[in-house]
Amino acid sequence: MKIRHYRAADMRSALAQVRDALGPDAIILSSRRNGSEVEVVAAIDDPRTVKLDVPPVQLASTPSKPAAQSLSSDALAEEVRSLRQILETRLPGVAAAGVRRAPAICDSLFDELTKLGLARDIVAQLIDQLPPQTDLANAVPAAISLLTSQIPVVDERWQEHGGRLLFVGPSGVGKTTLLAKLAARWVLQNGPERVALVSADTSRIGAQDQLRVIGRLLGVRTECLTDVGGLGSAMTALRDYRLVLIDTSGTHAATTAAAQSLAKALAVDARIETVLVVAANSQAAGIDDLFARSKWLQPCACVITKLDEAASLGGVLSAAVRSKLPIASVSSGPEIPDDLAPARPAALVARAQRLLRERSTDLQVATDAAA
Ligand SMILES: Nc1nc2c(ncn2[C@@H]2O[C@H](COP(=O)(O)OP(=O)(O)OP(=O)(O)O)[C@@H](O)[C@H]2O)c(=O)[nH]1
Ligand SMILES: [Mg+2]
Repeated sequence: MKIRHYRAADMRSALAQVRDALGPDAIILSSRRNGSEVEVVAAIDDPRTVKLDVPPVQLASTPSKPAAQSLSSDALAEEVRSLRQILETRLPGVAAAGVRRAPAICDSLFDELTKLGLARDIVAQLIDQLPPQTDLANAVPAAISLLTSQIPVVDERWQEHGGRLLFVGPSGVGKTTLLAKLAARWVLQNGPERVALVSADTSRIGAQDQLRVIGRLLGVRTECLTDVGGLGSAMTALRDYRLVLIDTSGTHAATTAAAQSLAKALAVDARIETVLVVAANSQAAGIDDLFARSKWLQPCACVITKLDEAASLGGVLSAAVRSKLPIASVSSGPEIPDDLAPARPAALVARAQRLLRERSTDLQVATDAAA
């Protein structure tokens, strides 16, 4: 396989260069904007179709090559970086399946899916999984429907059947608010007698008072632990309660070591299920780290909060697809008990697309205003 790198002022010119040089069978491996230029990396299997008037990109400097064909060290470093990125993310999926698509289809798909904020490996995976016969007109809708089908969800079974749920997540993501919403909904439906709140947040000053106030307002029993080690005896004391909601400190999700020590404390009662709380407005890399660390706690589901404050849902949707951890509910506002709904993949994807459209409109307005 020959890989070539093209730069042009816009995508149309870059694709024209690709077609001129590599012909119609070229595969677009990546495209991105770099300052005022668009960079496209394309590949072709058969080197005989490559026109020789396009200088090939060099992967290693060769002193004997003429100066006109060699790259500056910056360009070379950039070339190596982008090729490494391709090998790490794109090729394992795309090349393994041996799927060849017309450049226009790949370009349109990469463009649309990465604009949604989806991670590159998830974009590559979706393109890889599309049926080979997908044409340009159907490519984006087909990829969107594939994405929708891969967002894992689970019903909020505890709302009906109860359970022992421990909420874990970084500081400020909305764990306590979520717990209050769930407790309030339960009280509205079933009354306050069989629901209890437990605070295992021993780090943040005022955290336990916050939960006591919520408990008092709802009229439900509230226990505050001095140490997560007290979970076992608290569960024994609350054995007759149908729904027990356990609040934790943000520090429990901060590091792998903290998650491991919480996992040890949880081992006292196998009925406790962990729910990961993830804020949709967090940075994508942070969300990925959180999903990785929380594996120690073996969460059964996650809840996405702050949907209303997210500018893009790509990060959280990519992490959910990659981890396969089902989303149970989504929270889109701080009001208790409002703004909490079951997770619906189609609604999440539609929201991600709407956010993209709003961003594009805002950008256009800003550009027009500056002109
Ligand atoms: N906009 C918006 N705000 C939310 C949402 N959920 C919670 N909040 C707000 O986020 C802030 C933090 O919420 P908490 O519930 O205290 O967060 P926490 O995870 O318990 O934080 P720590 O106890 O410090 O770990 C509060 O001001 C909430 O009102 C939501 O879905 N949307
Ligand atoms: Mg809290």
